[in-house]
Amino acid sequence: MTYTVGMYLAERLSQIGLKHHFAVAGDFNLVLLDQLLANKEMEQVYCCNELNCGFSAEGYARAHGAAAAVVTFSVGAISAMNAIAGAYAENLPVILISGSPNSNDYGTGHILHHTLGTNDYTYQLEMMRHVTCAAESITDAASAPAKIDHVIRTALRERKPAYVEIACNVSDAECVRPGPVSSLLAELRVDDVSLKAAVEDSLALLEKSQRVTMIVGSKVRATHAQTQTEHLADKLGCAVTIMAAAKSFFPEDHKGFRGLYWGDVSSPGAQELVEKSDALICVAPVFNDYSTVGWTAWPKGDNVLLAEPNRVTVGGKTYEGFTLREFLEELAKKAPSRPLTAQESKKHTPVIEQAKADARLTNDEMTRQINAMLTSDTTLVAETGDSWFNATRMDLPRGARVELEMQWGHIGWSVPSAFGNAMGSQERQHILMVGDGSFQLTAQEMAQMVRYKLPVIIFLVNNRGYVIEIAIHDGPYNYIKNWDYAGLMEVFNAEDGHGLGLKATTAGELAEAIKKAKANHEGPTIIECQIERSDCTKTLVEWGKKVAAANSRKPQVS
Ligand code: TPU
Repeated sequence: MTYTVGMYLAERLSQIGLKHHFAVAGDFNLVLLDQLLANKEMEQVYCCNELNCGFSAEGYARAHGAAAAVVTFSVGAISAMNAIAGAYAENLPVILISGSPNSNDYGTGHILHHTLGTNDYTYQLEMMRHVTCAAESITDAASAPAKIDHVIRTALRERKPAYVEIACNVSDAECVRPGPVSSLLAELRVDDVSLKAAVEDSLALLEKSQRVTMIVGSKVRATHAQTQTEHLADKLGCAVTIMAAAKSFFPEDHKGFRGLYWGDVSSPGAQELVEKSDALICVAPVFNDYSTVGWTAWPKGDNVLLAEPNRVTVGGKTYEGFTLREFLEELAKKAPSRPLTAQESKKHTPVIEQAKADARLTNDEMTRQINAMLTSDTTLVAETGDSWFNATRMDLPRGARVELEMQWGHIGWSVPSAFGNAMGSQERQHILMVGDGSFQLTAQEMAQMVRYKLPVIIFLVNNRGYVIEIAIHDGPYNYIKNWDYAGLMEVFNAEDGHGLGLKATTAGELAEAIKKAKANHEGPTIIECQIERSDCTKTLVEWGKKVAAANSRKPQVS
């Protein structure tokens, strides 16, 4: 059988476990899409636009470990770039594949459509280099295998997105067939000297400490170190807190779990616990302006053991040359075995009182009812806005997953990402919490949930504006045009869809709507939850003020 560049790419994607790839068609990628379709191990899944295509792939990577999105040159790829940059910020290996100009056009001075109108077609590759860990341009079949392999392996190793563009006349050109690969792709060789020293210096800190607390950060999933983190906590008998972006990355039924550490907006007791600890193990954290609440909660000092994806810093020294997983494993082997000490109170999530059925729907009641739906099979996707704060205050059963995009924070991310996530883990129940402002960016991707019959339950919070922005800095730009959100489902159903659009204005109506949503297995359900504009979590307001203060510091004059 003759093999082509496109078939080679398809087989490699399939070998790394992809069952789907996401796509938007355009004349620079049509032949490539045909080649990918020839691979029967993978399904081609279509999106409404390239931004959403990138975010759908991003969501798929969250559920499935890696993903691919296929777009056309410039008009498509530059839209997708925003989502790819998000995948970079969020540590997700998404392979962006763009069709590109005919190889015969390079160097001819030809002006091509869908380009900047100059005769240089290299700008897209240059742009993509900034938002990916590897970027290649393929204009001949002979070098295609090496370039494709480099892009895929680097993305998997670094847990970052990567980019490859393939000239439109090369994707069906003949090339060699790929050989087999192992699922474990090229980890770094361990530097034993450095690892041993990092473990010894960490033990020196832990052995002299009575009150040890772990802070688990969001990169723990990207580094595949969740199990090792839990084992270390078991061995040390320490208290464990999570950072907001790491919600669900540590089991909340663990006996050491003490809730969310987020400075002044922490779970009850968690801030005191962290501040009084004599050793703090920070596992894969991201300390940015949001997570440190405007730089007011940034653990530093001699009592901090900072365990990052490729580096450990402790006792005034820094070590590298091993993975976080290897470090945690070694540390757990040698760490002192201690029973769990009764550190502070066990209660970490405040109980929300149930509202009467005829009471006007509130943010609290909505959160309470969504929390009650969560099982070990649920994936809850929560958009930027008060949905972050509602998701992070939920009590999670073991196995429940929460997806947040706190580093990139692109409003509208959640709709396509939930679609991709649902596509990549169809055995799970998917719930999406999204504000009205965010939804207006990417609402059309709900149509793909209808098309692919995915029973995602969407809680659309209609509070008539950008409430998170109102909390940070108010102005006329924070108020939006109202939509008939529930009514949109009829538009997307058209002649053959099974989506359901419902509205809830009281606690009882929401409970009824949830029952109907659970019974709808043939498509998504959107429940438009109408709440007062001023009704948001206290933490959003408190956090918003602090972050706003940090970000409005006046320029320093020397
Ligand atoms: O809960 P709530 O009402 O704040 O959520 P909603 O209605 O979704 O509003 C979100 C408001 C918001 C904006 C406008 N949050 N962040 N932004 C800034 C922003 C603008 N554009 C993009 C692509 N991402 C952003 N984060």
